[in-house]
Amino acid sequence: RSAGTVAAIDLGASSGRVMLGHVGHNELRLRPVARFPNLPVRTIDGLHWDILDLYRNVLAGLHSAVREEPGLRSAAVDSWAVDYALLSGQRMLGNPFHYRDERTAAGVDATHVLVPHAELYAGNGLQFLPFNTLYQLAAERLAGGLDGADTMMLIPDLLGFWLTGERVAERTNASTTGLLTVSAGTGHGTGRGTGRGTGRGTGRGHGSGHGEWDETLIARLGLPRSIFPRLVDPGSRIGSLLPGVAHEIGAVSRLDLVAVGSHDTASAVVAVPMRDENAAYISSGTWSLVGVELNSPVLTEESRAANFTNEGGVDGRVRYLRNVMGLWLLSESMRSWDLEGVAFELPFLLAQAAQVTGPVTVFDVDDPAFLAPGDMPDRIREHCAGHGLAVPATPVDLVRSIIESLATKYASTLRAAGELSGTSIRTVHIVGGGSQNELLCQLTANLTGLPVLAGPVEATAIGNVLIQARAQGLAHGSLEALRMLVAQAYSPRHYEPRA
Ligand code: ADP
Ligand code: LRH
Repeated sequence: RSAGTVAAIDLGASSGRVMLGHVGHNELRLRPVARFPNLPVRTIDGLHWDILDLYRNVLAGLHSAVREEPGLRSAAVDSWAVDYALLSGQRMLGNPFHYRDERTAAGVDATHVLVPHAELYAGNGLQFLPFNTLYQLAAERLAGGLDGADTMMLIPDLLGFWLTGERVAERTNASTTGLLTVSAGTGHGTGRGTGRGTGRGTGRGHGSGHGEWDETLIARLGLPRSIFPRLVDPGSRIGSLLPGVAHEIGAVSRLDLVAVGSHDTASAVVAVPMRDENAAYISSGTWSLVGVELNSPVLTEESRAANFTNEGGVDGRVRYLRNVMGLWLLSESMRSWDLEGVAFELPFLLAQAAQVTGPVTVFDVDDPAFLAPGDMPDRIREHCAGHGLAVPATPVDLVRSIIESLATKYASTLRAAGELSGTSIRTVHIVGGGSQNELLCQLTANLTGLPVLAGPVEATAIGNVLIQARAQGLAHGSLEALRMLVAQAYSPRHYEPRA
């Protein structure tokens, strides 16, 4: 069996990285070649991603990757979901908006007038988030922004287009647009289905979950069908780097771009070292994505009321989860303190927060008031005051309150995920940057009463690497086989529940 190296380009909401992943028989090693911040920019028309800065960093990262590993087999991009650019020919029409931009509110109303949420959920299985692509496109349509656009490209697909000249829509990320059909497949009452992990020997192709662009829905919403590119599945080859790009990054031989779970959460779930179907995951970064993996979606009214989503996973799996506001509450608080001239170090704040012994205020982290950027400590204090809760006095009290409230939400969300999907959850995996937060992991164990297995930190990049590696014949088998590799290479840290 052969071994080889691939490059993962992973863009998170707070930072991006390019990592080299070496994969062979019982071998999996990643090392970063570039890390860069992802700093959104507000202009007069709203909040945007600095997509050109990200792309320049991607090219610089690929340059380093090729220099370190001239025999690189392939590269692949993943990023946060839902956001996109519109193109006319090869030209990008404006800088992509950030999903935290406020313009989407009008799009929500305009969409629900045409198709009520219950009907949307039956067709696409998506939780309500005001920034799902279909609402953004509705806002765009109202503002005349679709005029002249011939293509809509989600962020990883846009970078793929710039790298290869190919226009595709990778399916896991496309599932977050709200414009893909989803079907319950086998017709089981819950998404648990039968025989997870048994009938997926090769793990290729997509299953009963996410299908095609929903032409009927697209027409009802007044969107042009022609802007949506051809869907591709993780593992398929997108194309070779354009000659100009290959020259710029110093590639001496042909380099292919491969589709992976280009929704970062889809790639993260690939690399959660779950051993059986009683495991749940929390992908903990800017957002916390809390749920289980299923074979088929849960589209019940209870599921919709609890705002659980059925997003497309790699190999046709369903990511049944809820978005929890996440460490955004903490990073945005730290940004406010920074702006006020008080620069705290994260390890210091977390260590202090762990020492708090008095009563801790637990608030609802998912209040939509916390979605937009801006003074987070003030908004949290206002929320607490408005809900009759003790207002955390100091920054340390506030941090403790954020972490405790997040863990509380993790616990209630896991309970609901278990009940709604018919899963009896016995272990909780935490992956992503938040898996380094010992206080958060321990509180999650305490509040769920379940063992927590923390790590890997770079699950998303690992998932990206593994799906490329399988496409290149460097790794084999189902997601379960790939997860065995992760479990061997990255032993998780255990947290047992304490009283
Ligand atoms: P994203 O992919 O959304 O950009 P990451 O998975 O990179 O997010 O996670 C970022 C978060 O990880 C930060 O907001 C921070 O709270 C947490 N984090 C990063 N480093 C540490 C650390 N050393 N200790 C505890 N938490 C950390
Ligand atoms: C996490 C994430 C999440 C989406 C949000 C927009 O990075 O992709 O899964 O809901 O960003």
